[in-house]
Amino acid sequence: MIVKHLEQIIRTPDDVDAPTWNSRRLLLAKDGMGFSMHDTLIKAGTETLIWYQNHVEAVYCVEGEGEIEVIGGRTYPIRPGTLYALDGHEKHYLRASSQLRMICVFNPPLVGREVHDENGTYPASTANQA
Ligand code: 9YT
Repeated sequence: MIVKHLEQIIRTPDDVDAPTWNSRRLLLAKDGMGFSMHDTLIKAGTETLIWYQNHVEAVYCVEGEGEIEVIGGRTYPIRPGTLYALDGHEKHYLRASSQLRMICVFNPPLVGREVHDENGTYPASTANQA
């Protein structure tokens, strides 16, 4: 059984800061669960291009307001209680009008310190490592 607290992640290598977000990676591939789970802050006033070509991701908003625009598709508001699941690897913009706190689950699990490349993608090369 695994028991952790967010306080044990903050300011460790599993606390990954990017220009528009801060991902506190609670569970990673090394934990052997088959998914990763993150407590992620999306910084207020930001727009992030994201395209998870090598993963599926589910995102549950617990704080803040914003929107997700599927490129070539619809735009959906995000507020506490909103869930979205990228089951079709949708390329999208994520916008935060106030700081968003999102619980994010990835399959395959992230390995560690992944950040988006210029396409908003995390690499496949790390996707299947345990
Ligand atoms: C919601 C989202 O995809 N935010 C970008 C960061 C990512 N979820 C992560 O690595 O925590």
